[in-house]
Amino acid sequence: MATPIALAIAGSEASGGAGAQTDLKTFHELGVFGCTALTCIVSFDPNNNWGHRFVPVDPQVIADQIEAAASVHSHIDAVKIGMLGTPATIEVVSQALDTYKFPQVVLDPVLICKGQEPGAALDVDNALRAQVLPKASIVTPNLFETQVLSGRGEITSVEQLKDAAKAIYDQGVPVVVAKAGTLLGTGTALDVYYDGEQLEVLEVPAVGSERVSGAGCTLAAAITAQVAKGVAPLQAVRDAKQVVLSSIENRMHGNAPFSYVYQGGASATL
Ligand code: PXL
Repeated sequence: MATPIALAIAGSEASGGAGAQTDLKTFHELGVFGCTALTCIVSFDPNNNWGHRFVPVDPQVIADQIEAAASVHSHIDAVKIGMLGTPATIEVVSQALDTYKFPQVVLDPVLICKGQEPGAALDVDNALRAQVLPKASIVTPNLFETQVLSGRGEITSVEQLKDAAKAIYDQGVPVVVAKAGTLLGTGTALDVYYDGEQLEVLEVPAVGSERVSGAGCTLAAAITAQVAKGVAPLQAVRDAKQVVLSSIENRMHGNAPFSYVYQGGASATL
């Protein structure tokens, strides 16, 4: 069988804990050939509480990168969309999705990033919801993003998370993975999967309580890799949760007040 190919349309995060770097490592660990179109450059600021310095990539350059990847590889099996960050980026990515009609699009709807203009956040929310969400085959919002995209307000229980996942599904996304992680206080990392028929609560043990960078990116990238290989969505999400669990167990520590996922060895847990 030919090696599956996945494209990450995502931001660069220089220190290697999130974004396109995480996506590529996850694809590689899972036996998928990775390529990238960078949407922005994020550099944490050691002199400003590790805030995110954020520089968008010129929209034409984003279009060029997607064109290059899609032209070299005649069949990209799955695309992962991570941080887009500006309405202009969202517009150009939306156009590319129309042009290339990738068979599977996994959207990690990263809404805001520490350090971005708060005033820009609402424009990004609205543009993402209008232009990219309807083109996603699988969406993986965290608790905050689930609240925003579902319009359901604060979510404090598993039942509310299920309702919110259904509300996002009703906006036309075939598969919704609404992630509470550890935030509902269940002692587990809990996500709700909904595809219009199956409604599943997926849980793995929570590992410690320190903040870990890159868990969300790794989950969406691992789902992308698995669906690129032909794994069905629910199993792909189950597999991805194991990959995240392993990546957190093997986390790295640096000088920032959060640790970093490390995907090396995760495929052995599947
Ligand atoms: O985890 C969200 C995220 C996604 N993409 C990039 C990031 C971050 C968080 O820091 O920097 C590029």
